Amino acid sequence: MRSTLVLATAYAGLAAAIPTISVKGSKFFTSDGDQFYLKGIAYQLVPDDPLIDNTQCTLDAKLMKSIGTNSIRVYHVDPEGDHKDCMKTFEDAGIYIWVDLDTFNTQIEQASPHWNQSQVDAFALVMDEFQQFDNTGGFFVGNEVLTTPNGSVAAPFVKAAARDMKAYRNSKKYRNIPIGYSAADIASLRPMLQNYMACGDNSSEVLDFFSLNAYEWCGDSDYATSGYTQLTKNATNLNIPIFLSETGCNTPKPRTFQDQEAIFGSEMSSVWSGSIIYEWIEEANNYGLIKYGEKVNPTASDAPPDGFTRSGTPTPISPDFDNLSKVWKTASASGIKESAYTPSLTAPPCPAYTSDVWEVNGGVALPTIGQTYDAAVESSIARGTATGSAATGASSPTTTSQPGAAMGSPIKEVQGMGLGLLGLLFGFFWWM
Ligand SMILES: *[C@@H]1O[C@H](CO)[C@@H](O)[C@H](O)[C@H]1NC(C)=O
Ligand SMILES: *[C@@H]1O[C@H](CO)[C@@H](O)[C@H](O)[C@H]1NC(C)=O
Ligand SMILES: *[C@@H]1O[C@H](CO)[C@@H](O)[C@H](O)[C@H]1NC(C)=O
Ligand SMILES: *[C@@H]1O[C@H](CO)[C@@H](O)[C@H](O)[C@H]1NC(C)=O
Ligand SMILES: CC(=O)N[C@H]1CO[C@H](CO)[C@@H](O)[C@@H]1O
Repeated sequence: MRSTLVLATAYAGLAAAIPTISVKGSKFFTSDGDQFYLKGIAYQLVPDDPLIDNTQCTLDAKLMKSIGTNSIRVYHVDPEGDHKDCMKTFEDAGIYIWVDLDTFNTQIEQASPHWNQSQVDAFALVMDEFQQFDNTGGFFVGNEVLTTPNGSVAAPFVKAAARDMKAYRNSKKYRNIPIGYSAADIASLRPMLQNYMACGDNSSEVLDFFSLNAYEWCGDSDYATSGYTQLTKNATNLNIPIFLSETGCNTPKPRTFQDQEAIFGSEMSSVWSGSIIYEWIEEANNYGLIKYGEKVNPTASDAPPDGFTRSGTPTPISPDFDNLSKVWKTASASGIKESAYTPSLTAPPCPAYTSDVWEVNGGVALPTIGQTYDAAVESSIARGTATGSAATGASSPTTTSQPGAAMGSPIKEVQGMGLGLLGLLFGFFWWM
């Protein structure tokens, strides 16, 4: 009797648990065997970590669940924090968390690319904390690290980070939580960047997924004129999953989110794995789906620094929130069963070095831990004209880089606090 009871309880526990997510071919699947599409929302109420305060998580998860959200993206977390309660709250709401492993002082920098042991250790702490939760959907090793043609020399450092975090995940016997990258939507880097992240024969050295922050569909647009046709054309043969890690252009208002119909419809759902709407909270950048009260004068006593209250009961922003809710109600893709799916795509060829376009020779060895980008050495390596191995640049500190100099730059501030803007900015300049 007793053992039966225990069994029954254990079974009930198992049945209630949320299925985990993994990658097969170019798609995500749940451990129940269903294809998984992200219906996500970017969620960063406070700079350091929005997954600590369970009262807040509970209020937000309930409203998110009511419109069919199944994912949130969190850009910065404190690995020392206790996330159990918030993660359980989101799990109970059927919501997966897609976490960036980096934070303000550990992110890979385009201006002075390097990948070192301090970064490995910091990324590993975040993974150690979040791997324990079944509703951790995936990890990002970077967000919009590279945005310019010559910034492409930072791409090998992003790929090295994915290589090392995959190796760490496997060495710790964690489950195969997908590890990928979230790219700025820069037309001139497309499709080289995505192909570079997936190319090569060695599966230990490629990303598990690729994602784009794209703000190309604005207002009353459609699949053909929005730019999504081109995005899809470029992604069709990608052998790893791809999704929009930020989307939701906010000009003109109100936002209608009609791109969701295309993303989950026949035009895109065989290639794309869904999207993440930027963003939950209303801030100065005007992308919010909800607010926690009216904006207050930031100079008033006790006022939040930018005047936007960052906790409390979420109030939907009208009509944007309802518009999203309506679109999500009808937009859905059933996808394919894992058992019926045999991946057929193979890794793309590594893109060749092209001056002022893509300045990495895709075939060269990835940086080792401790390696810093050294223009003098690596420009010849990148072009494939160096005779030595790529490791000649290993550990040689650059004298030109100023560590931390980029931290206070407007771009990085935007990247940290209002990520949509950056994508938007570059999107406007580059997508043509
Ligand atoms: C890694 O780089 C950062 C600068 O981004 C520096 O502060 C840190 O000391 C470096 N760590 C190691 C182990 O070299
Ligand atoms: C790319 O070019 C810009 C402008 O020419 C320069 O300021 C920047 O340092 C270059 N970046 C790298 C990584 O070489
Ligand atoms: C694949 O990459 C891993 C990580 O860089 C490396 O340890 C391994 O030796 C590589 N395998 C082959 C066959 O090159
Ligand atoms: C990628 O899209 C661009 C337009 O944005 C197009 O010129 C290019 O041919 C596409 N490349 C591939 C491989 O589909
Ligand atoms: C697609 C959609 O639902 N659009 C609606 C968004 O909100 C405005 C204002 O209420 C409506 O006019 C749209 O029909």
